Amino acid sequence: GTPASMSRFRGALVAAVLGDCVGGEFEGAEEVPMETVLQHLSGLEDETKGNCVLEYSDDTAMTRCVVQSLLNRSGYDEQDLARRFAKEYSASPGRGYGSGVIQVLKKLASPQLVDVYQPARDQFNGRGSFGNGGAMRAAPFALAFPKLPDVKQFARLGAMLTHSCSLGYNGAVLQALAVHLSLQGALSLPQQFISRLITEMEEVEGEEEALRDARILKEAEKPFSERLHRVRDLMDRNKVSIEEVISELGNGIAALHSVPTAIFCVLHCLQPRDYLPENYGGLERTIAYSLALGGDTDTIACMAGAIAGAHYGIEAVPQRWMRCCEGAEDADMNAARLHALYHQT
Ligand code: 8NA
Ligand code: MG
Ligand code: MG
Repeated sequence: GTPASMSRFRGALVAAVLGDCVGGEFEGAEEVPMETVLQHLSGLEDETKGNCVLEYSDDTAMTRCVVQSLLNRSGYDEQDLARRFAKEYSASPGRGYGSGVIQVLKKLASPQLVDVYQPARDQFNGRGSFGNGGAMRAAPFALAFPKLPDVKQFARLGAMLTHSCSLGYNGAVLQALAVHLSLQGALSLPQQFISRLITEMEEVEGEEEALRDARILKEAEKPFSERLHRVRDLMDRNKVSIEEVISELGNGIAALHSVPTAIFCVLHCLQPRDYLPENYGGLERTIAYSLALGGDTDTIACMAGAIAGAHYGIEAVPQRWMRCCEGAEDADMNAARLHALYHQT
C-alpha cells in the first residue's frame, strides 16, 4: 500500500487489539508449544462456535484512552489523558494491570493532583517503573503525528504518566518509532528498517537520564540500542530457535525484555516459515509466532500486531479473528478518525 494509507492505520490499531485479545490465553505461560498456539487460533475460525468473545486487557484499555484523548483534544493533553486512564481503571479494574501501575492509576484519580507525572515518579522508591505498560499503548502516537520528533516526544510523555524510568518510557519511544516507520512502508527494506531504529535509539539513549538509569540498573550503556543490535544479528541467521530468541531478547514484562522482541517477531515473520501454516499471511504469522514465545504474550503480540498491521494493512487481518475480539470494531472506526487527524496536522 501507499505510505500512511487508511488501510495501514486500520491494520495497526486492529491488529494491536487482536494481539492483546488472542494473546491473553497464554499470558505468563513459560512454554507455549506452537501446536497449542495453532489450535487456539484455529478455534477462532470455527463457525459453529458462534459468537466467541476474547476480552481485551489493560493493553487495549489504555490504548483506547490514548486514542480517545488524542482525538478529543486534537493532540497530546496530559491532564486529559491522565484523567482518562484513572477513569478507565476505576470503571474496569479487572483488566490485568501490572501490580505497580495500579497505585499510579489510583493517585491519578485525585482531583487535588497538580503534577500528573508525580505519581509515576514515586514508583519503586523513586526509580519509576521499567515495565512495558508505556510501550503497549504507544502505537496511537505514531498514528496521530506525522512528524518523527513529535512521535518521539509525545510517546515519551504519554508513557511518563505511569512509567518514569527511562527503561520504561524509552520502550514506548521505540515502539512508536517502529509503528511510524512501518506506516511509511519501511518494512519493505528490513535491513534499513532495523538500522534506522538503531540510529534513532542511539540518539534517544544518549540523554543523561537514560545513561544514568542504565548504569544504576546495571544494563548496557544504551540498553535498547544494544538489544536492537541483537535483533539484527538474529535476523541475519538462517535458523533461530524460540529458546534463542527468549534468551537473547526476553519475553518478560520489562519494556527492555519485550519491545525489541516484538520488533523481532515482525521482522522474522516477513517470510514464510516452515513451522507456520502455509495459508497464513505475514500478519497471522507474526501473531502466532509472538504467542509461541510465551511470557507476556498479550503485550508482545499487541505491540508486534501494531507494527505488522501498519505494514500489511487491514486487508491482511482475518475477518474471523476480528469477529472474536472485543474492541476490534471500535479500533477500526477510531483508526479512520486518527487517519484524518494525522493528515490534517
Ligand atoms: P508496572 O508498572 O506495575 O510494572 C510491572 C512490574 O514490573 C511491576 O509490578 C514490578 O514487578 C516490575 N517493575 C517495574 N519497574 C520496576 C522497578 N523499577 N523495580 C523493580 N521492579 C519493577 O505495570 P506495567 O503497566 O508496566 O505492566 C507490565 C505488564 O504487566 C503488562 O504486560 C501487563 O499486562 C501486566 N501483566 C499483568 C498480568 C496479569 O495479572 N494479568 C500478568 C503479567 C503482566
Ligand atoms: Mg495485558
Ligand atoms: Mg501483558
